[in-house]
Amino acid sequence: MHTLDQLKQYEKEFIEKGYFVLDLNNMEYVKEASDLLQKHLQKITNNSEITLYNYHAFFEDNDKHYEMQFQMLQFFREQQFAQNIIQSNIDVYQFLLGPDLEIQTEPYLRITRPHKPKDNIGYHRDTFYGTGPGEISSVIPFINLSEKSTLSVVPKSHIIPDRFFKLNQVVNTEVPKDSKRHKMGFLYAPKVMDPEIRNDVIPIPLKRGQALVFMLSIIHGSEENNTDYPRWSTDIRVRNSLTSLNEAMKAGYYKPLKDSATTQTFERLSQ
Ligand SMILES: O=C(O)CCC(=O)C(=O)O
Ligand SMILES: [Fe+2]
Repeated sequence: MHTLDQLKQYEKEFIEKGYFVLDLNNMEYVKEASDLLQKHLQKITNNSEITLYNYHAFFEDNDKHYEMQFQMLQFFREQQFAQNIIQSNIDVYQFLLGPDLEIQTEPYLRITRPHKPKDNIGYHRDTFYGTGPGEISSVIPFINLSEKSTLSVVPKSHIIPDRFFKLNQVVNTEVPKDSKRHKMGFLYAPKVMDPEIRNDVIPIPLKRGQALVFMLSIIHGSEENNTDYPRWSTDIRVRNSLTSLNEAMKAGYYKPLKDSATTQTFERLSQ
């Protein structure tokens, strides 16, 4: 468990910079998820030589890679890996968001292969796409991420209004709405930021056992993995369930994680 001083430090950074690097309570969950991901990969490819680190050598072809990513994503979601990791750090989320929490039902599993810009979704803020006030994201890597393979953020950009950013709304013809890639977290109608944003981003290296927790209004993302091994990571949202959600949010996007004592009482009272 984190100490009260640690939690206060995280909160301070979160408010001031819009993000912080969380040392996860139970590193075992992340290690176990990485091991089981690799095992599953070997099982479905019927190839014991494939590891999380050399995956890209076997999946150079884009179509084959996206198909494999989709299969790995199904497994990842079934096993509830991301939900278990968040659950074991509930002290942090309750400290930041309050005692009534919901968690994203279908988290993402990102695999950005070395030197494949299209495996990345680029720089953005999720509030461009209708995020509500009580939602935050956590990126949790399954292998260590250096400056060259990790996500970057623009510190303190979480409080800058949209009108200060130049955007270009485009349609990504490679990612049709409701396609597999769309379901894997690629954007079908991205709001592309001005390339100048590259001057302001800083990379946030992460060790396995850490998470990058950030406000969804911070500018964040990645453009290219410049290392020799893929980035395997999940990103999952947690939200205060008493705050409003965007009307366009599809039903079932979140599921209950934890209810406060009073919420539990009122639920029982109304049964
Ligand atoms: O991991 C990524 O590439 C993207 C994560 C992200 O954009 C998010 O969590 O909102
Ligand atoms: Fe995002």
